[in-house]
Amino acid sequence: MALPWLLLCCLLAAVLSPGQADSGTEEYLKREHSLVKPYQGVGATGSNTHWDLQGNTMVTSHFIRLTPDLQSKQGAIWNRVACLMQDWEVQVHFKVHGQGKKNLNGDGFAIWYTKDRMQPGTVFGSKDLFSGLGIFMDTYPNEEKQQERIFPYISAMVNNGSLSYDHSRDGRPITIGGCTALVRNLNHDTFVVIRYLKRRLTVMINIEGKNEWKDCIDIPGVKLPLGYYFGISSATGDLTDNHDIISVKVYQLTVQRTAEETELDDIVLVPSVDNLKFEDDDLDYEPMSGLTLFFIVFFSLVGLMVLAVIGIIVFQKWQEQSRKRFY
Ligand SMILES: *[C@@H]1O[C@H](CO)[C@@H](O)[C@H](O)[C@H]1NC(C)=O
Ligand SMILES: [Ca+2]
Repeated sequence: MALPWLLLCCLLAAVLSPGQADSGTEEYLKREHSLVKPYQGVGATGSNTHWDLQGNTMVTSHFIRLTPDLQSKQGAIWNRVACLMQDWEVQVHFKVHGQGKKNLNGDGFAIWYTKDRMQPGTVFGSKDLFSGLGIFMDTYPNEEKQQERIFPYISAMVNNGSLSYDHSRDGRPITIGGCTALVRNLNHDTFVVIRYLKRRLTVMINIEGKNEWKDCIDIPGVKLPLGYYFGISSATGDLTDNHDIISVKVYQLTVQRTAEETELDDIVLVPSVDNLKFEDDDLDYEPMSGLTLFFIVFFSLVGLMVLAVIGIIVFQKWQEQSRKRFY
C-alpha cells in the first residue's frame, strides 16, 4: 500500500518542481551564486559575502529592496563570483508592489547574466549596450500603441554589446521572446525561473499562487559565454514601485550529452542567438507566402463555382415549379 503512494508522491514532486522537468537532469544549489534570508553580511563592508549592493538598494531581514516606492530611484545586487557552469538555472522570488494605480507604476526590474557588473545605467538601472543576457520584468508600457502586449510583460534580450535597449519602445525591436505576467500587488509569492540548458533558454513563471510553473519564453540556440555575472537591477522614474527580491537560488544542472552534442559545444566568446528572430518580426508583419495566397484564391474560386452551380440548380427547379403552377 505504501509503495504506490510513495511512487505517486515522487511523480508529483517531479512534475511540480521545475528543476526536474527534464529526465536525467540533476540540480545542485550553488551557494556562491545564491542569496537567501537572512542575507548574512550582504551590504556590510569587509564581509565575505558573495553579493554586492549598488544604488538605493536596502537590505532588511525579510527582503532586499532594489527601489522604494519613490521617484527616480535605482538599485542593484550583483553576484561577485563569475559563473563557470555550462548549464544552470536561476530561481528568483520577488515582489513588486506600490501605491500607484494600475499602469501608473514602474518601471520594473531586470535579471542579468552579463560580462560587466555594478555599472549603473539606463536599462532598469543597469548599463545599456551590455554583453550577455537580460530578462526584463517590465511593469510599465512606455510605447503608446500597445495592442498586442499586455503589461507587466517579461521579455528576453541577448546582446553582444552593440544593441541599445530602447526604453520608449519597451525594448520591443530587439526582444527575442516574451509573455504577459501580471505580477504586481499580489498577496501570494511570485517566482520566475530562468533555465539555460544545452543552449536552450527557457523562462517560466509561478505567479498565481498555485505552485504551478507556466511557460513564458523558450528559445534554442542561445550562446552565452562562461564567466559572466548574475545580477538584478531596478529603477523608478516618474512612476514608482517597491521592487523587492526575497531570494535568488542558482542551481547547477547536470545533464547527459551525446558525443554529437559535446562536439557542437564549442567555446562561446560573444553572446548570440542562432537563427535570430526578433519578436517584433512576427508581430508587425506576417508576409503571406505565395503558396498560402494561391490556396486562398484557388479555394475561393472553387467555392464561388460551387455556389454558382447550386444557384443555377435552385433557379431551374424554381422555374420548373412555377411553370407547373402556371400550366
Ligand atoms: C553583434 O550583433 C549585431 C546585431 O545582431 C551584429 O550585426 C554584429 O555583427 C555582432 N557583432 C559581433 C562581434 O558578433
Ligand atoms: Ca517599460
